[in-house]
Amino acid sequence: MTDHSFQPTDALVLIDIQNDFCPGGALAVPGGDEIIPGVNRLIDAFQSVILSQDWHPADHRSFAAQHPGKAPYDTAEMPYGTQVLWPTHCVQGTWGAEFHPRLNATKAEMVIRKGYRTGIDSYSAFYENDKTTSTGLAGYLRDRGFRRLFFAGLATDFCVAASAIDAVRCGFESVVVHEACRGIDTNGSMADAHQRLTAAGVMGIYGPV
Ligand code: VGL
Ligand code: ZN
Repeated sequence: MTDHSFQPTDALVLIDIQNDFCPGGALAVPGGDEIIPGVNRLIDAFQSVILSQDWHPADHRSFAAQHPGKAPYDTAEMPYGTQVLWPTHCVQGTWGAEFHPRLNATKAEMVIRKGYRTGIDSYSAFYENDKTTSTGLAGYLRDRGFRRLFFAGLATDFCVAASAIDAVRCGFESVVVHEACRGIDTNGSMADAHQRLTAAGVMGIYGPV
């Protein structure tokens, strides 16, 4: 980055900063709400802000409760591959699915919802977990002329990583602002995500925001 900082072709993409991913929520990410002051400073610094919102039907197949005998953080084989099973979270229309009340969401130009198909999860804001069903976000961002995307939010090792990696695949420059993210870290997922981010060519910013 030059000292001219952000350009009109830059966008801030904030992943899943929702009540259920913060302390008190159904799938609370440790320290999830700690990112909010820094995220709000990022929002002030960018011209364009895009939000993603995890948005599941109540009987979503990624929920452990839909798999008798299974518990959260177990895995299940789905038609598209191995899926981690989660506590029931971010159910459409519930408090848990709302953005955190201290997130400065007013300025957001676009809210992309994901995970709304019962049979398939969507970590990435670009592609569902089959890696082929598009959410439409890449087309939207290209149409808007954005070239460089900065990612922050929850959780680093699932939806942030998947989105930042898919951004590269879609032809964007992709940067993760790590201080403005927190991870779940189940079964080594944090170390795995860092490896995948590096291998994909995603840049990381590690300083305070
Ligand atoms: C997420 C697990 C399930 C995330 C969403 O936002 O990282 N993780 N659904
Ligand atoms: Zn989810």
